[in-house]
Amino acid sequence: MSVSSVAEKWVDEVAAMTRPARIVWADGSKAEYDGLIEDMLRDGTLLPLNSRTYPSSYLHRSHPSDVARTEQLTFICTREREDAGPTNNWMAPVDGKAKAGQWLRGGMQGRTMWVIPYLMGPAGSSMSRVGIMVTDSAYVVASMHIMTRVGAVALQHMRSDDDFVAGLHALGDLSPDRRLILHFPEEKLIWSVGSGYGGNALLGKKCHALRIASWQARQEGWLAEHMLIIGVEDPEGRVTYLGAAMPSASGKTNLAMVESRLPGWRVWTLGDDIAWIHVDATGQLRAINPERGFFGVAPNTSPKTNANATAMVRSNTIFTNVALTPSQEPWWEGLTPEPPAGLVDWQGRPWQPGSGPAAHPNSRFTVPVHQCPSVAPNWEDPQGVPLSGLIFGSRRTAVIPLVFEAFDWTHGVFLGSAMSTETTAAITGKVGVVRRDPMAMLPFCGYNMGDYFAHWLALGAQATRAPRLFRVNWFRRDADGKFLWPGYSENVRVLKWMVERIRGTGRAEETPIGWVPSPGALDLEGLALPAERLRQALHCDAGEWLAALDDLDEFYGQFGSRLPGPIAEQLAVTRRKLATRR
Ligand code: SAT
Ligand code: MN
Repeated sequence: MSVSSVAEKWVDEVAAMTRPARIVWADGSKAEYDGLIEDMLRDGTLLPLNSRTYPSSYLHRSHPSDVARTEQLTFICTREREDAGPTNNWMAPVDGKAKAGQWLRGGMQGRTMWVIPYLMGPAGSSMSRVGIMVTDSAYVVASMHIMTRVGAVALQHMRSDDDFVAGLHALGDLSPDRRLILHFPEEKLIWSVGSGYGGNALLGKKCHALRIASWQARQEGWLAEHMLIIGVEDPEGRVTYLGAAMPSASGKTNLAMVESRLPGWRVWTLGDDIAWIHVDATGQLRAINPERGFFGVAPNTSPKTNANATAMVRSNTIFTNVALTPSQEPWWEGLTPEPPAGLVDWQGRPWQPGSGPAAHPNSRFTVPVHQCPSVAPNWEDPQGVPLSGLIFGSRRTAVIPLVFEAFDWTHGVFLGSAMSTETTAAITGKVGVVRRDPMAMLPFCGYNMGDYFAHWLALGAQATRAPRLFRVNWFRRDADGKFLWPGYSENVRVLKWMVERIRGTGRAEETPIGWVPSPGALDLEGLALPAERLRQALHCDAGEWLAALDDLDEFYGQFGSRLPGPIAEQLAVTRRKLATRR
């Protein structure tokens, strides 16, 4: 395979700094993957699973302090602090390199340094992009094999010698005290040291496909979003494509693979985490999934909540930090109603009921997309799929209705920018705290979020056939703490209403916050949901909203003059409408 001289020079420089014993260029072959697995089984990095019930599947146990993304150690290193914006941690590029450099110098001594050329996006797509990452972790190399397209296919996609994002990953000593995830968007460069965890270490995913790509997307006029992609098929066989932005561990994978409860309707899976979205020559938004695998949350995945995911992880899957049964099968909370006897927990210790979760709450499976039973036949179409709707969803116990539709693109961008959510185990820190999370991109936007809102507005102006924008919240609860909406498979009913809205047949009522389904407009056939509970789930309380908008106003304040005028205007208009309702 031919390698760019720019890439070779960069790899030489990294090797001079990290001093590995050997350098191996990954070719992405099955033989290479098998060799990596064999090595990791030998040195204990992987444990074999039951080869009859989970063929070619393995368990990896991470360092107990390295189990989730560490946002406080994640930085955007731009020359100007303002370009990273108030919602990102910022470090000057020289300072970042000096600090991480101490731990990287000589950090790969005696170890193998893998060089992984990888392609994000389908082969043959003009929307796909190349990365070249180095790592001293075999687990990362094997995971990149699953999550991306590795080898010659990547190098063939380079449009020039320097047309790649460079990523340096080193395990270091895995101590959070010597861990940094640094992004240098101006140099198309990533440095990650001190963590072997997915979002910190599989550099193609959040670091490249979201943080660096969002920066590039702004410059080049497209969007890199934290969105699943699905096709919703109606009984006549017509497919409507939707993207949905939701925070980590808030049901994206479940919605991406949802099994329909409505006769004749089905949902096709194209992606569960990231969408790259371009405006085509006709003014239509088109999306590709840059990834080739799923890195999904295991807990609560079951035949009931996500039958497709449960089926797809029965082979060729690497599990991380799940529990183990005596018959060498993986187990996690929610997989079966009762935990099997004789479990070993995610740290390899005998587990007893009452001794905390057996699987880590952020335990994961890594599996190729094509193993998903609901995978769309066109999921790797180089042209992407045309998006007719975009969904912003978050996890909120109160305030936010089950579903409503924006009045227009600008209002929808406002709703996305106004999103807040309750935190989950996908990030290190407290779980269940409400925080702002615009477009579910707070941890992933590689530049000033004020500019990001402006970019969204500009893209809508370019799209002559802009998608409809929706807001959802599956997680609203009643006064007793019970979920108002059953969620999971029943969410297809909400998707059906969206498709009807897109087609112009869905009925809705105007409220100060957007179009809410009219009574009877959601198809509840076969679902025993009392009308009063649905009313509560869809209710917009003016007082609650006005209080929430005060908090939003404060959040917007940090962007100063970088907050687009139309967004501030939407806030003012919404407040006025709500005030007259009170
Ligand atoms: O851990 S990842 O960042 O890869 C997944 C997620 O948190 O969304
Ligand atoms: Mn994610």
